[in-house]
Amino acid sequence: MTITITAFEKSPDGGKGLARDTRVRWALEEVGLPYEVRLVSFKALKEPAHLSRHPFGQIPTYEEGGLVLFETGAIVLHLAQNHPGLLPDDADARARAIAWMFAAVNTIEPPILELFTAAFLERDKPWAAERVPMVKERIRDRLRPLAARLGDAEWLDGEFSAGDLMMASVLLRTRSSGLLDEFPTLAAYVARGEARPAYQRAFAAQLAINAP
Ligand code: GTB
Repeated sequence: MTITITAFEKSPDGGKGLARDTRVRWALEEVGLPYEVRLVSFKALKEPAHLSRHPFGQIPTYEEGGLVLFETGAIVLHLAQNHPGLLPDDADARARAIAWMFAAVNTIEPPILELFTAAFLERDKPWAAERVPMVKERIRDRLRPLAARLGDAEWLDGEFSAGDLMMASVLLRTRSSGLLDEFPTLAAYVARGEARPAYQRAFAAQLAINAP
């Protein structure tokens, strides 16, 4: 059955892999599924055809037969639950890997998004100069315990899982702020994710569309 995802017609990051279709592409590559991409302009995101797939008018979406999904966490979980390679067989280990997926999107990603809002979208506001350092400190408050839990391990809980895929994808977005480099073990963790052949293929595919 053909799988179709949506992605930006032209990502504002110019192909750095920061738009969220990259994590879905990565999951598809990890489980070895071919997929097609429907490119969507910013205007088309908010038009009825796309809104019927994504209530908030965003990318990515995922279509497979009659199934239409949005939310990267849900898409990656769907792939991981239905194809081998992204979740352990042991039930407890599987539950822990899913917990790391939730931690990525629910605990780590929110302050990272806040920084994007403060540093870019609200950079002209009078409070921006005070707010940015505060938000950066909030991110450090999350990265410190994450680094402590990872320790010297390769991945968060045994073998590479969908939890690592989501966590590395979320952490990638802190690189340009310099915050990731403040935590060398996390920087190395993200680099291990990026070195995976599946990530390399996913990255190359989005770059082919977005390279300036
Ligand atoms: N919670 C949703 C999910 O995980 O699927 C969030 C989806 C989302 O935020 N999608 C963004 C979007 O469609 C693209 S990824 N935005 C358009 C809109 O809301 O109108 C966010 C993103 C965009 C651009 C960059 N960049 O250029 O660096 C990075 C990340």
